[in-house]
Amino acid sequence: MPHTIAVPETDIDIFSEEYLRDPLPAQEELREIGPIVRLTRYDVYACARYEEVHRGLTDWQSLQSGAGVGLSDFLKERPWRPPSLLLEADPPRHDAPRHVGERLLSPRRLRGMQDEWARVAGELADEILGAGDAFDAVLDIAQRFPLRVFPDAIGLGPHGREHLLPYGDFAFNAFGPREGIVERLAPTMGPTVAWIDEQCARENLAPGSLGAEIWESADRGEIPPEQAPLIVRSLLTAGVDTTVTGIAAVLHALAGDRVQWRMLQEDRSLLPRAFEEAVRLESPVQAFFRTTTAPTTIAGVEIPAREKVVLILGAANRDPRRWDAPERFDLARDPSGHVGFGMGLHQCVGQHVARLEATVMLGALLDRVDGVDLAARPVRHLNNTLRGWDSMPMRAEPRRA
Ligand code: QZP
Repeated sequence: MPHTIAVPETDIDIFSEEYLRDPLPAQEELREIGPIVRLTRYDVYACARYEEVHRGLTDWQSLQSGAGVGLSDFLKERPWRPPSLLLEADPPRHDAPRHVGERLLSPRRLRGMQDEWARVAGELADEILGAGDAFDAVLDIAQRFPLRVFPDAIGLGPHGREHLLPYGDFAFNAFGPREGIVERLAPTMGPTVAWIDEQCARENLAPGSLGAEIWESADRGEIPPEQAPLIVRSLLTAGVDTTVTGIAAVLHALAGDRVQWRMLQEDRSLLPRAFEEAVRLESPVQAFFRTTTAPTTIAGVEIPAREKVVLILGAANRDPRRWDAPERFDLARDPSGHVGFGMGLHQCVGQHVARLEATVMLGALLDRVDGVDLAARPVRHLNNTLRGWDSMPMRAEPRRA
């Protein structure tokens, strides 16, 4: 008989307003308590150290996604919408939708969009800077740029696009508890959910678009046709608020840092690393849950079957056991291996979209200004999963002639 190690407990509430405002102190505490801890507030296990988070993400056999990747166990509670075929499914059900998503969002496929997206980024940068040196990195750039390129790429019509951000915001909140934010927003979501579901229909997606291509995958028999709308829905859910937050994160990281701004101006091959390092540092997606399929040992602790385990990506990405000076945004570091996009079977299928959006937008700014500074304290947007901002006032330093 392996002897059982007692699991330390804590009453830290990872969805409290205080935690969402600034999770860093509590995340340090969670890492220090031990490799796995029990959160008494929600009766779940939590991992906050890199090693165990990585392990949890890569063992999909013991730690499933099909019971939901939020606090709620879909076996015990009815989900707020039909589960995602990508995020909330396990092999074998997950495999065909994943292959469709991978091909659709592959670097190869996205190369065809690069020039157009770079042109739009330049146009947006000219508009903003044409109005003066002051701008809001969230409202004017991080929200506007993805909304100019991604809905068109999916093939959406012109009307109703204002539903995209609120829908994503709700979906990411819904991985947390019902009480609080979800309860407050739910009564307002009806028209938004209806609009999203409507956009997934074949006749509402432009010919040649990513959305249309999902339907063509069904024509080829790669997925059953009834799965096509759900995969379109995945793009609409996962593809907007996330990239908004990622773009804001890289601008936030570079604000006030002339040295690293200059490095990027002089060596554009560093752009993807700048984005990756910002995703590590900020971890726009802070945490996801898994559910044990059978008794599972993590860090010597045997966890019974059907328990929820929260993997705190944001804490792992700043674990000093894994990263030197983890709080530093450092273009000289190799950020690969960060878990900001997850790891393993479910690792972000949209990461190439995110990287392309962020690098072309940042590239357009590097071409035009010699740095950015915060002009006021950024305003946090509180969400149970996404760590982002409502506003980030900035000033651009005009380019030396
Ligand atoms: C993934 C879906 C973007 C991820 C961090 C989370 C995510 C959310 C929703 C979906 C997929 O609806 O498939």
